Amino acid sequence: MPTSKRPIVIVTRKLPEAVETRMCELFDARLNVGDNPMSHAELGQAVKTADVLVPTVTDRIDRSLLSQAGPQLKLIANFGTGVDNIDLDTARVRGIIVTNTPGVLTEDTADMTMALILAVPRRLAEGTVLLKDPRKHWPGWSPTWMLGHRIWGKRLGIIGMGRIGQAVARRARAFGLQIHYHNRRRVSEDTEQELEATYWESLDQMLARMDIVSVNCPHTPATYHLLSARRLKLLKPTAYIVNTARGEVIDENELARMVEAGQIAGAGLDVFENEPAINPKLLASDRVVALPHMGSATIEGRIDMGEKVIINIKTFLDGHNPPDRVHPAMF
Ligand code: 8YV
Repeated sequence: MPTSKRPIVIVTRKLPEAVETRMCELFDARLNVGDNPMSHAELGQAVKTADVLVPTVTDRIDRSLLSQAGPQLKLIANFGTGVDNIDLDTARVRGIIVTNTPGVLTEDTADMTMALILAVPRRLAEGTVLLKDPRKHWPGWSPTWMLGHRIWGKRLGIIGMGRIGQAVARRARAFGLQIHYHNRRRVSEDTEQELEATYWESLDQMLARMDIVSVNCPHTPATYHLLSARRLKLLKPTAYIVNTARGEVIDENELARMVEAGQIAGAGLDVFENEPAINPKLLASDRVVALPHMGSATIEGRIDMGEKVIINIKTFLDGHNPPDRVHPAMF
């Protein structure tokens, strides 16, 4: 097929080389070689020309942007599982199909969640800084120094028992944590038994009893500030909170205030409410381990995500329903 006849696929960020190479073989792929996030105006230009847009979490595909889309734009194949960056209702009304990349980043994100569940109570980041910072001095081992808290035997409350929540539960059980969860719907009896998980219909009641809380639900209008100022205050002052889902699920300012005031034991945060901006109180605290949205950041995971994007585009262009089609009702 001559290049000009191939569908124009605009990819907003740099993707792994193998993914970009395959995209160029299959489509008239317009890549972002410099990996500079596209401005709203650049995205506006993209939706006017693209047959398929491949955005990421850093692109806000909102109503005003979609209103600029040309009639040729029929598919938004998101490079990512979360689709809170896309106005799904407007896309539906405009007849634009949206797909995502579920499943392939489950295990990597669960690993990162587990890493934070360990890192915060055991003070891993503090220990590393202590050795590497030339202004600090390690006087040698002491029996009462750098003491953290054990996680074995403690209660982990998982908010959102989907794929990632369940993968976290499997890991956490192996570390001796007791699994509790809150979810829109109770999971099957088999899954509950396998994970030895206790269901809490009331999030408030669960929060008040947990030692560690892990946020693993998507960000939707219903979960925005699910951990509101009121709910955060229900946590025990000895509790830790971990978030590898979306910053918007937690009232970040209130969390930062509570960390500063010592009203919560610590937090492990991979995501933030206004990325890349982060409340400075969180960064200033020794009791916060902060990561720059790295939950799915493995080369294997990113290649798998790219393959999913390609399969979704290819299936759609071949006239079929793409496998990872997202419907507004799913969220
Ligand atoms: C991705 C994520 O890195 O897939 C998701 O929802 O949060 C991340 O793991 C990012 O969203 C890619 O767009």
